[in-house]
Amino acid sequence: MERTLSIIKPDGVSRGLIGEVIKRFEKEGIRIAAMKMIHMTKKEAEGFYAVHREKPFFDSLTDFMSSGPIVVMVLEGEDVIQRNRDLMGATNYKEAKPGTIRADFATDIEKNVVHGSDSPENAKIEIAYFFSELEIH
Ligand code: IDP
Ligand code: MG
Repeated sequence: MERTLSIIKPDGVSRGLIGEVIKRFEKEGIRIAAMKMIHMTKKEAEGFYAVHREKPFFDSLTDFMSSGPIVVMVLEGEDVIQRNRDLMGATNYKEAKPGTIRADFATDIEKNVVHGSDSPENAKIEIAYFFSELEIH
């Protein structure tokens, strides 16, 4: 059994896509083990995306991620890190497979509706950034 961190980004929340995204997880038999809505400060967004600090899009990305409320979730299931990435689709929505969340809803390479951890190591770090063990059920 594996865990991953999912985020419905500010564009997904403001466009009313929370239910749509969660429905896709539940339909796949992915269990939601923790969930909350938060609004990150710029500093908190910079901490979360620290691995991208040197990227040209870092400032814009962290502005965007702190621009409004987000829904953060711990997803649990077999091979859930890869299965969530498959449901999300490619970072660039223009390259995402039809039927993926990003192909269906993203409007921009940055405003791409969802985040998902990309490895077991990062999943662990990202889950701990938002949740204590006591909040994961
Ligand atoms: P991922 O979310 O598919 O794992 P990453 O490469 O980890 O993609 O990038 C993190 C986030 O940064 C992306 O989801 C997207 O919001 C933003 N991003 C990635 N590449 C670009 C870019 O070339 N321009 C603008 N924003 C980008
Ligand atoms: Mg990533």
